[in-house]
Amino acid sequence: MSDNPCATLFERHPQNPILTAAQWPYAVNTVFNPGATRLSDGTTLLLCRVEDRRGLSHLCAARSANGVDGWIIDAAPTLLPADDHPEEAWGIEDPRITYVAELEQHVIAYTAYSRAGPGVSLATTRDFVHFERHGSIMMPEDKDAALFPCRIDGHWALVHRPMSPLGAHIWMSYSPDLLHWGNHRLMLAARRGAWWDANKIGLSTPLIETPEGWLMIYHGVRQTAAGCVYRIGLALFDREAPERCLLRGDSWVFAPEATYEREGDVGNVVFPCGLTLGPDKDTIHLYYGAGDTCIGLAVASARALLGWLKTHRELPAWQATPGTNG
Ligand code: BMA
Repeated sequence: MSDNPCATLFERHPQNPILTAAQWPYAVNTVFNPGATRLSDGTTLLLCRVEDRRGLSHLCAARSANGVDGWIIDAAPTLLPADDHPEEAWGIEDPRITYVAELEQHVIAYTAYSRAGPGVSLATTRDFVHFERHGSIMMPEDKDAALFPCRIDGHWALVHRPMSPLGAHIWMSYSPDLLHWGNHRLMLAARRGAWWDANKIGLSTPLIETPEGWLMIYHGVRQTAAGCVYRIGLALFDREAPERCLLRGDSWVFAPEATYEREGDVGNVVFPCGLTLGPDKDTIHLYYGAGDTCIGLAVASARALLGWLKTHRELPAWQATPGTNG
């Protein structure tokens, strides 16, 4: 076993990066930050953020039987910013996919980049060919959103990251109909000071349902004199009241180490937006943008992540709560 705790929890796939711009059937700048889902026939579908050579992003689907290679990439953009949606004027980015059994549809929460900044929009699809847009549900500046796969106490529930005078923290909001949102609750606050997740955090992938609660993979942004570093951490939330944090890890569990993560259009970034859970309900395939340039795959065990959380829980609240630790 390696001494590196990050390496033991998330194993990079030896074929990384598994998707790059060079594989795209049309001219693009970069491909990164994919949403992920496993279709009913077992196919892994990635909905990749593709940045074109104007700097604007759209989404493009790539399908693979094993989730590693043999990707079949749509010949043209799968979901482009819509002319009649001004909130998408500067592109659509960072999709998170949730399959909602009650709706028999996939719900995609994505960043709609408007002239007023990034907000959150929803679209639904059954086949990743035809999409229904539900428009803007969270005003700028807000991003890093994903829907829960089931109602919580009768309401739909969304995780998102508004920028507020309080800071860049992760919130939950509830809705009776996926259109009207309220009952906003702070879910996880960015730490302060020198911490790896100080000042700015955001949801990475949709939450993972486990017998012990909802497991969250989130990113923390450390600002340094040399620029930002995006790393990944873990937290666990109550099954019935998911805004209640049960456990939060102290250190990060995955960080830019490989050359393709350290270097790129935006170096020192690992940015997962999607994962698939294997038939064993334990094996996680985590799909992440690396350096805002290409797509990597890291494999983990949900049980091992929960075990790690129990032994690496955060320091007492007085050292970790915003406003009280300097
Ligand atoms: C975040 C998002 C991501 C991006 C990351 C690093 O704010 O915009 O899409 O990967 O910055 O540039």
